[in-house]
Amino acid sequence: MRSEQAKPVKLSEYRVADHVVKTVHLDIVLHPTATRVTAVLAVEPHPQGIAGAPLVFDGDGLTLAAIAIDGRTPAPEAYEATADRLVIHNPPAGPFRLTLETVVDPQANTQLMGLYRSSGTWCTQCEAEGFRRITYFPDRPDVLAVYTTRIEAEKKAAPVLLGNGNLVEAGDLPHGRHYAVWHDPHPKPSYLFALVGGDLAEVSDTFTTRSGRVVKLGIFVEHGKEDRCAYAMDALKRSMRWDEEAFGCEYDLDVFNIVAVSDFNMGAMENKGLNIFNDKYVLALPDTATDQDYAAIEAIIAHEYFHNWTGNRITCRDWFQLCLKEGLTVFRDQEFSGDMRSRAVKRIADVRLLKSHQFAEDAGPLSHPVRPEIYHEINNFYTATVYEKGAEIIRALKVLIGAEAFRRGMDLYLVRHDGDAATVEDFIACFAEASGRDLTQFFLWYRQSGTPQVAVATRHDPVAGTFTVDLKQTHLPTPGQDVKQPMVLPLAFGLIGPDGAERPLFTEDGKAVPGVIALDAAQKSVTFSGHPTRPVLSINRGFSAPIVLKTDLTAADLGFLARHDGDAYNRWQAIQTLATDHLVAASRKGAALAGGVDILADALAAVLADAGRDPAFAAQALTLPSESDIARELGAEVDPDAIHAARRALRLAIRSRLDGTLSDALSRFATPGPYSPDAAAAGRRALCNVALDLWASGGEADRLATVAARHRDADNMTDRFAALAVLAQHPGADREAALEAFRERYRADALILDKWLALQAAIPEAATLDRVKALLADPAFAMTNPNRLRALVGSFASGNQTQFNRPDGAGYAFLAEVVIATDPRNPQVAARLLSAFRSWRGLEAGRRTLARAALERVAATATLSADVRDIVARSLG
Ligand code: 0A1
Ligand code: ZN
Repeated sequence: MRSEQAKPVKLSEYRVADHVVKTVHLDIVLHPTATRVTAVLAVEPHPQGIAGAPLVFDGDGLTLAAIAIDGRTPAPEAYEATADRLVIHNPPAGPFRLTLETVVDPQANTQLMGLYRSSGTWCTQCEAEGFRRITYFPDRPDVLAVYTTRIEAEKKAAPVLLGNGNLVEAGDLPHGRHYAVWHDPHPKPSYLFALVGGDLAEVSDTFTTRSGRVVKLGIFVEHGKEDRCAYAMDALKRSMRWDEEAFGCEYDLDVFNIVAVSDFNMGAMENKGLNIFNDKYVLALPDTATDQDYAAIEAIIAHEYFHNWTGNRITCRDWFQLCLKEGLTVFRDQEFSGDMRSRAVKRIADVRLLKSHQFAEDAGPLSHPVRPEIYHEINNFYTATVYEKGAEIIRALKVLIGAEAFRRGMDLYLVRHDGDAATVEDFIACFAEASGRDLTQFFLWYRQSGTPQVAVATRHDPVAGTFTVDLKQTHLPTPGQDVKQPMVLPLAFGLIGPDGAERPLFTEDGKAVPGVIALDAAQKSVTFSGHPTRPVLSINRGFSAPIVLKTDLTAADLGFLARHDGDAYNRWQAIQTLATDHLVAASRKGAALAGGVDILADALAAVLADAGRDPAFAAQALTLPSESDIARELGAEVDPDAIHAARRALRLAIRSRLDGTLSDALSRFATPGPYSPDAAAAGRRALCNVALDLWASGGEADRLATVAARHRDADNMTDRFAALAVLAQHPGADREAALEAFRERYRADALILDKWLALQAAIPEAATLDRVKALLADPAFAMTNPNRLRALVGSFASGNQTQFNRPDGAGYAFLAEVVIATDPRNPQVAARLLSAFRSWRGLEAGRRTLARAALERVAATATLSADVRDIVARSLG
């Protein structure tokens, strides 16, 4: 563990590496505890580097076994090799060959960075700084080299040997050993290096690119799991086709391999030609995966594949530019899923995620710009802000400059920067050029942290027939940024007449205007003519700008928009706003009776009546804002128990008004025939399951019996698990029996038992903490596996508002303990778990004090990793 207090890294201090590497020849002899790595590197001084500078390469926990410069061993005083650095004091002035030998222990690698073992398979994870745990190297994304990798292993232990690029040679060796040589012709940074060795089953297929090249596709999984790969393979082929059609990006190697492993810190990794996946995002059968799992697999397979161009062919100059590849690639995978499924529903799901994760992050002590300017530990910047807000900025850019200029800008970027390690400035310059616009102010989206707040008021003059929209933007201070400048916020909008029809848009002097207002000053007013009667404003359509919006729309206006808005996203948003306004008022201490329930219930009844058009949309509309959404809206003096009670009361109130319709929906939208994961069938299931949850929300015995029967009789995991989730909300013997039966049924399937762990961790009851503690000892749980930890502890801390935030502080103390225990083994996962405290400052005083105490306990731990120290320091700072 790197636990010394390292200096922060600053964007302003970027300079090129003094020595770069042009080619890398690796010879890796796999062994469980002593893998020998010989690296032969073609090194040269960088023309813009400091002439005569010493060579300084990164390392992390390494021991140097041998070194040679142009084939000769240097004198011991000519260099210095420590665990985290190799320095050659007077390297040759021109190009030279550096040979390094290191020996690493994959078995002991519990951080899951560098070369490690997962269920006996050797695999690697090098982003962001894992390559330096394999050999000494300038481990930074702007050093691009051509890699050739020879992998050798005992054939029985690792019949499959995979590397980046194309296979160029393979063969048997004496003593039951064999080898494979892989060559990747595309220069790449070290974080994209990967290798895999193991006894894995292969599912293969082919894809013919638009220029007619046949690519061999392989998905490698544990033996016996081959039948769970079909959906991932299909998603991969659809992604490859879509990227050609939507962005002109064609695949560029002869093979594309995916390997699924069960120990992985994140979702997946885009290593060139050899994506490595958390098996959760590959494996699916109707009986093992929910519709949500299928959608996530499709999105993540696409995401990693799309990185081949946005990330790999064009990479990042430094880690401050992480959003250059991540925001753009998330935007691309969102567009792909939008094309594969209902666009509106995908947008709604993405915005829900953005608000619950990114808005929460941006409103607390961990807030940072999409392009940060300083970091202590880069692993902590794989955040919702870099990923999700990074994608929103690109979407907003597209709204601002229009789809055509956007496409031209993308084309220019892909051609101009192919092979580069680029910056966000390089990227935005392409759109400025393609659109002919000055995007200087737009760039503030990358530099200013926090969510912009926009207040909208409207004025109607029936005599003049004018309708005026007054807009005001404000920016709250965030860590390190007290004062901010007005940004450019592209607000897509429309005006809707009393008949529900979209009104044409004319300025006061009669000019037709487009449906986007670019709010680029602190305040702006726009007047429209031709409105003898007051229209209703629909603004920020499609969530065109990632902002917090406050309008003067009345509850009646929102009810009207819920029915008539031509923009499906805003129809959903109107319903959410009605629910949020009610819940915020009802959750406030000493709140007066909150209103709006009738209008909300009527709107929902109308959605249900029309649900045949898009059942998935209706399911989204019927899903109320979450407890953490309401906490975020409240912002201060949050009492999670009050929010929970208010939400429960609202659900019961809605149910009593919709009851008959809900039970009708259960039969009306039942999916006929065998299970299919397609979007239409998934939408019907989603609606039925949301309706079921609401219908049974009172916990009546007869209704729970119906739910239990649906659970038993379900022929797919989506329905089976949804019914179990309803049962889990209602204490009693039936719940415990159903949970036990589920566990028995899936006792050999760790990924499914993760669902079982997560569900129990999220039960909003006082006994849950004890249940979670007991589950730590269950054979289904393993402290060493990131998926298990996230399922049990992550779901408790991030998905159970009332119990994590218990008034006695026991939830906080528990999380602190788990973080302290996990940190020495896996700092990345520990730091992520700890970020569940990100909203602690908004809590009411009692809980706030207890949360602070738990954070201080973590802070006081003697040896903390850089990862956890960074999160705890910023959380308390
Ligand atoms: N680039 C990957 C995310 C990723 C980042 C760091 C990792 O280290 C453990 C792993 C994966 C992506 O965006 O999918
Ligand atoms: Zn990514």
